[in-house]
Amino acid sequence: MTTLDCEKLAMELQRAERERREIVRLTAQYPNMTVEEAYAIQERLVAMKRENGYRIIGPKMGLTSAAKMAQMGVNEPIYGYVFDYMVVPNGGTVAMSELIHPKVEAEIAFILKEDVKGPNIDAADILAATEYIVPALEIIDSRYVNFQFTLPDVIADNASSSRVVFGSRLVPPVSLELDLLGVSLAINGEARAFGAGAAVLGHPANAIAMLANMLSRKGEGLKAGEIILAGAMTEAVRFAAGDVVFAQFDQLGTVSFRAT
Ligand code: 0L1
Ligand code: MG
Repeated sequence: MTTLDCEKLAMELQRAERERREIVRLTAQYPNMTVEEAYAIQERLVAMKRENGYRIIGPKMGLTSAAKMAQMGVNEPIYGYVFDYMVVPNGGTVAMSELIHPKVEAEIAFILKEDVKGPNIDAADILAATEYIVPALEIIDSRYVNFQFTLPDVIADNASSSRVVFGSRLVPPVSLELDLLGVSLAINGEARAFGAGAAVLGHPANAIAMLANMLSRKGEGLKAGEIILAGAMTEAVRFAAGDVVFAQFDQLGTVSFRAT
């Protein structure tokens, strides 16, 4: 894969997101694409979004559950970036006309009070550097046909990042047991998924620590003030126009949106 290919593929992904159009997974054309090449495409895609005036809210972890990693045949999660244009107010609306085939998953996010740079960061370092924990609903929307992809495809596609709704309650981590913290996800009042923090690599702070260590491979770190999604506590659930999606988190309150 050349730099030109990288540019072309990042543009294809950007166009697919903008035009709400599924594309064939990149590895159909580039079957030997490596994880490193996939991150190079993601980096170009992220740079294009910034050139278009969008601001990064924070990096995020994806594929953090044992089930998703087993499904993809990997033992390391992936990361992507959440941008300002993806944020929907709590209780607000998500327009299906702007998305392809979205799914929703319940997560918690970390807001750091100080920068953290790997390598060798562990969960204790992350908890010490965290100002607040915030509940969230992440809406993922793969740009690939039928949500089907291999690991390099989904990395290149910014880990399916699409929209996010953050809750209104910010809680310091010292008063929480994040691995035991539970969540229920309901659509139109019907329970659809349950989860707990332990589903995220045993403890959500482990995921944030791993993210710091992964970013250090490219000389980057986590920054104070970023809002960083740790990974899904529940399975990802499809929703449709007209649905009201509601999550109830232990000690962190509720997060909801309506799909229109
Ligand atoms: O946030 C996530 O866990 C998404 C990772 C990508 C996998 C998917 O789209 O299901
Ligand atoms: Mg997620």
